[in-house]
Amino acid sequence: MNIQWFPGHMTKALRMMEENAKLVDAVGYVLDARAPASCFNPQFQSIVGKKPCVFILNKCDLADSAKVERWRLFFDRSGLPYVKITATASAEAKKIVAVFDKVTAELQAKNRAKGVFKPIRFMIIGVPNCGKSTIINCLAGKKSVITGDRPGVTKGKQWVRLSFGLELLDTPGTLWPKFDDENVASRLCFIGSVKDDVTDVCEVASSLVQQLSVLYPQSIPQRYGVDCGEKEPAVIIDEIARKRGFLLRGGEVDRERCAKALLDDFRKGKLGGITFDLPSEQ
Ligand SMILES: Nc1nc2c(ncn2[C@@H]2O[C@H](COP(=O)(O)OP(=O)(O)O)[C@@H](O)[C@H]2O)c(=O)[nH]1
Ligand SMILES: [Mg+2]
Repeated sequence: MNIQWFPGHMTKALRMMEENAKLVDAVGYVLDARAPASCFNPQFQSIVGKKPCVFILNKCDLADSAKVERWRLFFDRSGLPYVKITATASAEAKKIVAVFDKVTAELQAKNRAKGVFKPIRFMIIGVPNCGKSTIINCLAGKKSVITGDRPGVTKGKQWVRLSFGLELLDTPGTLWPKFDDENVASRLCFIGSVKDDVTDVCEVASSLVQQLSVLYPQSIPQRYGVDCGEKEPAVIIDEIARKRGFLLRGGEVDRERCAKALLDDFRKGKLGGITFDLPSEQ
């Protein structure tokens, strides 16, 4: 997978996260439930240190519930705090707040014992498009007060106060995983974390078709009525294009249009609930 990304942007995002991490007590690490391992960068540990961390498995509505269940078992067995949600659905905030509250209970008790009321501060991190802003909005809801810049805190940062003694840092952090793993790179493209304009959309769609035909062999035949068999991804894409009437003026297939449609269908959940990563791969 050829991704034209910019190391400078990554370094900048990393520095910003390091700076923000100093201002918070705890972290919410958002992972897309369709590719949780691909979204994860173990480097985060050295940035957040021993601060409590909650893994937020988001976009469960688009994921494979049986595999999400495998992730639940993994988190439970590893003793890692986590919550699985669909940030765009209503009433998910309660679930997040409950686990945020739980992982910081000790800290809250310490503060109380000292007689100080200090909100517990969380930072929301994760790859682009995993739903960080949606989660912040969902948590903020109507009860929130956007406190704006605070004197003494780095300028430009916004704190969103939740009505539970919790505060969110409204500058979500981006930490890119390693792109050298082919699966990680392709899956980040599928889920729209890497923008389509820095990749070759036909290449991404081919990789999607290839991985789907192994992991979810029924997804393409069911949606498009095209039998995959042992065919090359490009052949499958061309067949889908013909079925859909994605043709160029001379009658040739419009592979790019078909590639875009395929990715769009996947991202909207039209190919069914799909999860590429299993916990054992990590
Ligand atoms: N289907 C679905 N879409 C979601 C969910 N959470 C976020 N989104 C969508 O994913 C896209 C990216 O979300 P955003 O919060 O901007 O991601 P960010 O880049 O991490 O801040 C938006 O179109 C959201 O509406 C979810 O749980 N399910
Ligand atoms: Mg955002």
